[in-house]
Amino acid sequence: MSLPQLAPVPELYVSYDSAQKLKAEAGNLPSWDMTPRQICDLELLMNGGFNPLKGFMSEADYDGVVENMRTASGALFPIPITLDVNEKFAETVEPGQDIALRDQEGVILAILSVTDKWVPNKALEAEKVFGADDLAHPAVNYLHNQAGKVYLGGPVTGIQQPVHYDFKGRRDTPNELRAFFRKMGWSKVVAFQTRNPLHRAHQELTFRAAREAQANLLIHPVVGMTKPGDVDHFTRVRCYEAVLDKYPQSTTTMSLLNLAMRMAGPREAVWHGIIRKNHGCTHFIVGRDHAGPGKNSAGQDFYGPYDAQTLFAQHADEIGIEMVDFKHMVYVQEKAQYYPANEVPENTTVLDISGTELRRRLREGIDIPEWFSFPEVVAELRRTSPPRAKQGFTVFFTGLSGSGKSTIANALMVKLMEMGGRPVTLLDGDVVRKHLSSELGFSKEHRDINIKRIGYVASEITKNGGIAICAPIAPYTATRRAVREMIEAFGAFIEVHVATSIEECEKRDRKGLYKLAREGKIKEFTGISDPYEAPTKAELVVDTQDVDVDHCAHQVILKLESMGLIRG
Ligand code: PPS
Repeated sequence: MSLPQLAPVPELYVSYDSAQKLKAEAGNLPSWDMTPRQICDLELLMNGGFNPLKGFMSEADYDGVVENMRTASGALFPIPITLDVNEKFAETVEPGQDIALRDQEGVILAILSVTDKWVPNKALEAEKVFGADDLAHPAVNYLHNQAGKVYLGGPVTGIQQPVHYDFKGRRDTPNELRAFFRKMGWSKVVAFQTRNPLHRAHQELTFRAAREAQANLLIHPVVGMTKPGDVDHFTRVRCYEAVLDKYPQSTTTMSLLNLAMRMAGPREAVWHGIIRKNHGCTHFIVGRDHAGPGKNSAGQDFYGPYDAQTLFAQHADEIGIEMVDFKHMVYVQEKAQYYPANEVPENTTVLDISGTELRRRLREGIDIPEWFSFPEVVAELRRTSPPRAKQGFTVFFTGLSGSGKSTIANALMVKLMEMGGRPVTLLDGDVVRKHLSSELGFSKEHRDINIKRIGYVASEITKNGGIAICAPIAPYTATRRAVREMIEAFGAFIEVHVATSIEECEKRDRKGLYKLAREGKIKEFTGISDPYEAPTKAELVVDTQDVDVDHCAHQVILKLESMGLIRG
């Protein structure tokens, strides 16, 4: 049988011997320690997953891709694949130079021959690629708050694949998958992209899609980076493995994709199609709101529900992959089976559980019926998502010096310890500065480092099921947001603004610091000679002016109860 789509895709790796030589020479090159997202991008560049790209985009490629999804040579590519670096590193590199790209442990993975260095217009990139320059979009937030200011572009010479210690047997390069399809004689393969656990409806819809296309099925979950707050990939892979057994034998396989998603909706769908084509697939399932990022800052969807399908359909021929409609499957009680939502028999009862309802049931420990999911999947999810009242969380107080943060935090700690059940750690501003941040001052840069350290420790505590109470000034919105994101990956984050006015704080002046600040003896003093950006979306606002500490701490307890984090 001739299977033209299964000829190998070009990779960027050199031979083993050349790689050893390059690696030795690369020791003398300037080197860049790649971020987790860049490592994901590099892996797919090197193994041909991003074919026809041959490296990080040049400025001309980037401009074309941002503007109309085409590289300078006209190739369709909807997402910029760029190497962002900080200004300090950028100053040390000039076009014409090679740099070593290292993983986070310092292993050299590739050489980048720099041809271009430029400062991108990030607002334009956000508008064009993601549809809005709105920080509620996770990729726009990443672009502005995490990505470096300067982009480097140029061809990549691959030395070795990034190292993975997990699920090695389930990871395949495009050429490994192509070889597998060739060996199995699978001439048509439908790919299913997912970043969520699979339940019965997914199993039904994927298998139906494969049957309709008379094809085999590839479950191709993303394990690189997905939407902040998603179920971690370790749990998901264990769930997928359980579901794999439910498909008829030899019809379906699963492979893990180390992609860093951008949640770019329509453009992302086209990108996913290109990636699956490179992995040897002939069909790709695109659904309602494919790779949707959630709501924008005005509370509306970023993209229309069928925008992804429309854009994909326009480019399917060029990509060389057929789009398969994702059918929303629902359970019909009387028939005890799944039907596409538009084919439900008359006078029957439709049962469905939304993602939000599922999360609520997991959070509150409520039953999840067998018609909805497989018992193995539910057990796995319950293991990693215990009910909220057993999960870790962080209470993050923010407010001016002397606003009463530490006093309320201490009272709250004692109340929570009295209740018992979870270990409680207080990361008070002063204490942290003594034990974790003693070398830091009060410049913006140092304050940000300090808050991110607190966020890191609190996220570890939250991840491990404890309660972290933080009480720094934390004057900057963007830094508080970064901490929120770190923590919400593992549990709830409750921001409490202790909104005692500057006049009141100065009047109290418990530590005598305001006086010194007014006299200019303490520089960069928050509220006097340094900014405090008051939160606009805190979970709770308390003011200690006319209210005693005990009552403020009680307000926090009530909030925690209403969020299901502690039992009343
Ligand atoms: S920050 O901005 O979040 O990193 O600050 P934080 O770590 O919470 O430290 C604040 C405590 O340090 C004392 N202090 C100052 N605060 C603000 N500005 C300046 N320049 C400054 N210099 C010293 C002050 O006692 C703060 O403690 P609290 O408990 O907030 O009163």
